[in-house]
Amino acid sequence: MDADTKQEQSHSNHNGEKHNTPEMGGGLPVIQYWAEHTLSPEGPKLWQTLLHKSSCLSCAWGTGGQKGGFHNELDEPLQRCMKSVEAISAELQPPVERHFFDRHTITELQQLSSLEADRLGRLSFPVILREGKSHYERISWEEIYQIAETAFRHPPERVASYSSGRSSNEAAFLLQLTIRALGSNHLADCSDLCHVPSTVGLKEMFGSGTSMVSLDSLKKADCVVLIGSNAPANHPRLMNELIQLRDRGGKVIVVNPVVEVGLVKFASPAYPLKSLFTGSDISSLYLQLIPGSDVALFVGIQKALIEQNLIQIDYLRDRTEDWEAVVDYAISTEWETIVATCGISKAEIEAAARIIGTSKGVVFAWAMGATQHENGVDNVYAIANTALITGNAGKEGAGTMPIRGHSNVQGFGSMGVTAKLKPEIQQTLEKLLGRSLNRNPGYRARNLIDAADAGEVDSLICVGGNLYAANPDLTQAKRALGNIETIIYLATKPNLGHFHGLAKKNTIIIPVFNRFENPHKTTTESGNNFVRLNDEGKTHIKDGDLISEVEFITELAHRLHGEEPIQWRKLQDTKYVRQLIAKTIPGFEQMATIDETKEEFTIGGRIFKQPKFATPSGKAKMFVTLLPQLHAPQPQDFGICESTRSLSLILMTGRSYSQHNTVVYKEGDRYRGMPHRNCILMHSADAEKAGLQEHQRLTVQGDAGKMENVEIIFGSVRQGTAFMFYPEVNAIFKARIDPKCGIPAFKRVPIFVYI
Ligand SMILES: Nc1nc2c(c(=O)[nH]1)N[C@H]1C(S)=C(S)[C@@H](COP(=O)(O)OP(=O)(O)OC[C@H]3O[C@@H](n4cnc5c(=O)[nH]c(N)nc54)[C@H](O)[C@@H]3O)O[C@H]1N2
Ligand SMILES: Nc1nc2c(c(=O)[nH]1)N[C@H]1C(S)=C(S)[C@@H](COP(=O)(O)OP(=O)(O)OC[C@H]3O[C@@H](n4cnc5c(=O)[nH]c(N)nc54)[C@H](O)[C@@H]3O)O[C@H]1N2
Ligand code: SF4
Ligand SMILES: [Mo]
Repeated sequence: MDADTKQEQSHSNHNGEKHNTPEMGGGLPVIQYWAEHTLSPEGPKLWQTLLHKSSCLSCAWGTGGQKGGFHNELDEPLQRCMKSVEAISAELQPPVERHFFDRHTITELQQLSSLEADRLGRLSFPVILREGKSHYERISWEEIYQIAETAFRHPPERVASYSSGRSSNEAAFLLQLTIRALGSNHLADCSDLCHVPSTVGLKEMFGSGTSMVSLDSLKKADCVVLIGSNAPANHPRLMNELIQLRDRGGKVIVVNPVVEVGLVKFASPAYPLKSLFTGSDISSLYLQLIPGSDVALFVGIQKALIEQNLIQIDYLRDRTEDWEAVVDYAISTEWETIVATCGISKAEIEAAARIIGTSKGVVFAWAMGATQHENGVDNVYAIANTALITGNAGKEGAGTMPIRGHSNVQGFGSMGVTAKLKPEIQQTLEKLLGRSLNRNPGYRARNLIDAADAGEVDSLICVGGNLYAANPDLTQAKRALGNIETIIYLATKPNLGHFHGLAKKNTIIIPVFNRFENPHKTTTESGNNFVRLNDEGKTHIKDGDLISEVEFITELAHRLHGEEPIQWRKLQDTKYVRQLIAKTIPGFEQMATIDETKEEFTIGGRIFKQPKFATPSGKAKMFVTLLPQLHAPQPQDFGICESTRSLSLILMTGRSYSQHNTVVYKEGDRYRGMPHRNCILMHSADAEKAGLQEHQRLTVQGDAGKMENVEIIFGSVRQGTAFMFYPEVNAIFKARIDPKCGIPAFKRVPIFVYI
């Protein structure tokens, strides 16, 4: 349906009730937020940080770096968004009060919400919770290293790391080298819960697991298909690109079970005169499909393209492999099955196909709505198959573009923090270490939890993140982490994981500098494959005892491995780490001279502007994607007899407009009209059918637990579905896992709601 009809639809979804939700994304509230924060007492420090030459902490769009805080890689100004301010403000908090941990027992700390934990302030000295003790207490550096050294001398198959993509490439490279040199490949990472289906799927198809589209190429597209992304909240500056695309006559097809207001209309502060008051139209076509059915929709689009004679047969023949099977499957799949599976009409699918097939350059961009599924890799195949069928891979203004999450999550993968190391990196590392490395694949995040649950992990180092709250089934996560003898958390701020993810013997929290405070230069990599150089900085924390991640990891490595063949202590000067990276990681050769040249660069071998890919044959490999068999949940699945006012739904879980992953910055979500965290966004027609009313409180039951007193909010979700916020909702479900990559299906959770 077109944008105008969609707006009406979204009102009728609200069932005529008046809501306080804004009519567009972005807009004046964003400017207000900027003004409040930049003019507040923290204002000067905030400005200083915004102008610091380092990349934004928040998302992987990668604003900032050497071009100055507000610029993107093409040197365009005004590219810093409010989410950046939100993330910086949280880091500029004063330290946790000095005697806080003496005064509060761990049981008390466990009562804190995510928001309350974050609001405690910055961590400023190391603490330990010892077995049998009730309080975290201060610990000396010498004792930390002794405990850590003993812990990581355990058999290599019993030691592991987890990381989150906020840290630097240098820290990531050193982490994986330290762990691999021990003989362990257990390098679990937040990407295992995030874009692992993209990495796995794209690598098989194109020989490279990241976006093939550069920012400058995106600017030449005349159509973007945006799948399962809430970019207005999570990648706000991508919205500027969509606004520009619409202005030049291009089309945006949105694929999302929720009508996100900012994907219909968005007002960007980057265009104050043009769009701030009126907003810009974003979606040309909004396809509100059934959660988890993206494969069916894309097979349908392929079928319609074939029927409309809009496929590029010469391209398929010359540039791809196994295309016949994909085309045959689309032809032989019945329209009826496709429409029933995805819930989008044949006419709308045909309209999408027409736009895609007649555009000159189409970029297919996606985020968690496409990846976090039992068939996440198939979703990626199906999207990329559609790009290939229309010749939209390997040319300017076109291609596949996973929209990456954390600001340096992609860099972590590039640096070798992955369960499955690329053979070419394995070889260079073996040369560096002068011996062969373990070749068994390591644990991904879910395997790590399962292994710990089975008592197979003794020691864990977490470089950032919140392994506990990021996982489904928090009861299991807590139990699993509780089986590990020693857990070392490197973190900037306290989070739920530090209070619930407790080890059996020693839980240590080490306070680290963030990106703009490190005493040395670091680098990061954006989702567009652009490497940023971050200048050294200073922390506002006085009398603190913080350490850089690089210093901690190298010192631990020195104690574990000695100074041969790697001089770990010399690597505390990150210039030498960059030289090692340049020598060992293909595509990063320019890192060797970046300290002198200050030249940020695009990583070689990833942006495809010609249809010649990084596979052995140079052709893209296509995969048939079977339509998923989606079952609507039934009350008996939950061991509950149907009561009068009850209903089974498919739950999507994700972020509010004011949180960064497991860290909540603000209670409510004004864009979705959810006033607090304990809300469920439902379709009014579903509620009515079950005799429920808006603002009523109910119980939400999953397969691992229930949440009570949850307030019903009516919103523009597809009928039969609902939306709730993570991490809280992770308490109640186990999540199905994609066998091809291990990602949990956070976006299709069967629930039963009742009063
Ligand atoms: N401000 C802010 N920025 C962030 C983050 C943050 O928490 N806050 N997190 C960062 C990280 S690590 C990540 S991974 C990204 C996350 O960025 P996103 O992927 O945009 O975030 P999510 O909230 O997980 O939701 C994505 C969208 O998927 C839709 N969706 C749900 N199910 C389906 C489905 O079956 N199919 C389709 N097509 N769509 C579906 C939801 O309605 C939602 O709009 O953002 C990064 N940037
Ligand atoms: N139900 C559900 N669950 C999900 C998701 C979902 O959509 N639904 N999304 C998944 C996704 S996409 C992701 S990426 C994961 C997120 O999982 P994680 O990456 O594990 O979690 P974060 O909440 O981003 O981690 C926040 C913590 O990182 C620390 N930190 C911040 N900056 C730094 C730094 O510079 N250095 C260090 N050492 N620490 C730092 C702070 O202490 C902060 O508390 O959650 C996943 N879980
Ligand atoms: S779009 Fe992402 S990288 Fe750019 S300023 Fe906003 S949060 Fe930071
Ligand atoms: Mo993520």
